Amino acid sequence: MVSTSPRLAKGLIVKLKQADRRPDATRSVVRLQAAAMSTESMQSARLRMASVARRHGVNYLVQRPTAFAAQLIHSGKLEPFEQAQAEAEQLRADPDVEWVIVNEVAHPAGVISPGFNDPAYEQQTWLHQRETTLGGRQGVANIAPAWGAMIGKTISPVVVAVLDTGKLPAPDLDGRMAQGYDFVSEVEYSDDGNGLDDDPSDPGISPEKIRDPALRTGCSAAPLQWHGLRIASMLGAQAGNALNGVGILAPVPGPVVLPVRVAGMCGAELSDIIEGMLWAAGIDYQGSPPRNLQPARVINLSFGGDGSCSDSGTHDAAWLYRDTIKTLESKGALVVASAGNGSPDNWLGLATPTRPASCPGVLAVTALNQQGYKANYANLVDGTQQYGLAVAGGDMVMTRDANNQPVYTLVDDGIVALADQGTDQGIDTKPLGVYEMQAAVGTSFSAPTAAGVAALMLAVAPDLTVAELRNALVTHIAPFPTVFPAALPVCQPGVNAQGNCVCTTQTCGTGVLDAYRAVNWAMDQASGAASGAVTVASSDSSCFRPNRLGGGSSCSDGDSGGGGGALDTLSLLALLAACLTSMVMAAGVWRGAGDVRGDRG
Ligand SMILES: [Ca+2]
Ligand SMILES: [Ca+2]
Repeated sequence: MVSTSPRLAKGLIVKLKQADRRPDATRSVVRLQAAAMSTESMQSARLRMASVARRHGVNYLVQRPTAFAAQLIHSGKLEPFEQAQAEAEQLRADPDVEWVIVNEVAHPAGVISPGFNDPAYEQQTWLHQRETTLGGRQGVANIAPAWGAMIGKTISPVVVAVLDTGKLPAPDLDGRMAQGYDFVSEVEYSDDGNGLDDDPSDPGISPEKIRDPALRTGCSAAPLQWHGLRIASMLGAQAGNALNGVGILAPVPGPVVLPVRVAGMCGAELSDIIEGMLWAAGIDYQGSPPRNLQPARVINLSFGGDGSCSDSGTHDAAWLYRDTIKTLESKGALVVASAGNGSPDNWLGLATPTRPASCPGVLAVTALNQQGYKANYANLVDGTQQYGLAVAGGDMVMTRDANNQPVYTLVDDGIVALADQGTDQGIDTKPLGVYEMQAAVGTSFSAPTAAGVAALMLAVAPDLTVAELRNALVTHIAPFPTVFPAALPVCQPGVNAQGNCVCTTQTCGTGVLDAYRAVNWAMDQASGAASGAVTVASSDSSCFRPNRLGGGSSCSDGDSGGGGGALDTLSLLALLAACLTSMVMAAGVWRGAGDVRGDRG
């Protein structure tokens, strides 16, 4: 267990003696004090704090009340622990001070290793290193090298809200889910027997309703459940626990996914989405449930609807979205939305993204196939007009059988993520509580990769604003593949029904999401850490033995995607973690690619 980060602190927690009297010695000292409330006015406490600090030459910019009826003071920046300790000593000598505690934030209390033993890691190719060869994985987001780069860094907790179909109690997500809320207000569609409530569980759909569309009043499309579970597992599945999933946010401490259930049997209502978005970011509104105490910095919406998001000068749905997104931005929450999956008639992409991906301020994410070309179904995003990028979402082709029914065939690895086995005629129904890895396809599964990378950036640089985060994501990208099969057309802006084509900045956003570049940029900006921060340490797994660093390792080819050619050490560590995983794989723990089942969403 190695920590290379210096010991850091963010100011001091200072408890002043009571203003009106000496501490009451007759009271029991073992009473809980965390919830104590000061009887002193805020203004008076502020003034006393200021004069105490002035007497001892201690400077600070920020002062706020905190638990234990104490006050937190800090400069807004991290400082060396020793410096804070020295200031604490000064203040402790003051007769007006009861106690002082250094607000230490970075210490190796938790060790999170990217040395995975999660058996399906090797199948989760969307997490792996980007390749640059023709036919190689040029569409993936370079996640593993980004994890490698985070070794030894201070990592703050960060919450990503998944506004979706709700959560399931998959063991791989134990401890990774915040409480969440159910915003599906319509009882008929919620299928959980009530409207709004504090249980965001995904109840699934009864097989009867799946078989008989007449029982699904008002539903226009076949329902797809476990959608929220798949996305939550992409973001938060624990690494290194010998269970299948590995999420993008695996190296981040604490609960990382906030399940906000907004989609029921028939999709998601605008008002439920808007309320869910506000609540997710910790914003009160008229009639809101109790405030969300684990506000999200990133809000993932892997769905979209028809209708433009442009300003018509009236109070309409577009206005609701625009205003809500602006409000979220003011609270520090970035909205990431999928660009949509084209027309169900032909499974080919449309010329514009669905709403809310089309709204100003949203990061719109469209899908590439694994090789880095536009996926068949992926809607276009004009990266010269809005914030947008692209990343692997899996690819499928649609053909029709003798009865003119659509038949979908997976044409790459898809996005292998966690799902429940409860199915009925190929459509997910009620949960069985039996989990497996399944391949899914759609821009739904591109958006969370971008949301996860945004969260990794916030984990290393929690002070980034939404604008900084969004700008960095769309500029610290990898270029679209420029070497391509001669038969593949170039994507044409403004044109509907395009299948696989060669992306341009006018058709697939500014480029391919690149976690390695984006996270490295964020680490360069890092100026602070949030409470609960830990240091990611390396592990000493067998993959790190020198004999595996020599020639003959199948895991050590390719460049790091951002390191200028040769592999840097940290990227190599991430690759070697993959080596370890493939050794576990060879023992036959995973059920094998034959079990992968295709889904689209
Ligand atoms: Ca409910
Ligand atoms: Ca796992």
